[in-house]
Amino acid sequence: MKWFDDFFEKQSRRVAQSASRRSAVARLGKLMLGSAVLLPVLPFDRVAKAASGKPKSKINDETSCEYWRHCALDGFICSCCGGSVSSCPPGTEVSKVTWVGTCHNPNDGKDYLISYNDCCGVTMCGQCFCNRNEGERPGYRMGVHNDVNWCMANSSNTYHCTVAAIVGVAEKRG
Ligand code: ABN
Repeated sequence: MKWFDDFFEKQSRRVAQSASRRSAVARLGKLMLGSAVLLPVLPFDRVAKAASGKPKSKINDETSCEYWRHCALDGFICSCCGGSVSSCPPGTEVSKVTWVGTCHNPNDGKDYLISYNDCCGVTMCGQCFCNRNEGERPGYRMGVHNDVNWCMANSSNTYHCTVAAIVGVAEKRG
């Protein structure tokens, strides 16, 4: 094994001659300083980390704007205001007129007719504002426009929130 010892001795001497201890320390210092300055500003993908826990679908959450029945709701969600998806909060009155949209239910693959009645008689709820407009048309076609106060025909026109009641299943075109 003498050749082995000789080889490593020679290599070590060569390195020791070409690189002083001071320069080695200086290089090490630069490396440490560089890491301290650069690493915190490198563009880590924090979004990917945050999303690693699978995002929960809100498609069946009645208080969410993403709820499937809310596909054309423009207003405050009644489920956040003391009511439910199909009943007005206590103290309010359901609107006499409404507009009906069509939403796809991903749970059973069917399309449903949804009546977006406003609940009237109490000041605006202010919770869970939602503005989705699937199938909605501009205001000059009022019957298919959702940015309307449907409390207009009630004894009190004061708008509180909007429900989304199922009123039928859309038939498939043959
Ligand atoms: N249908 C909800 C609503 C109420 C008042 C004004 C605009 C929209």
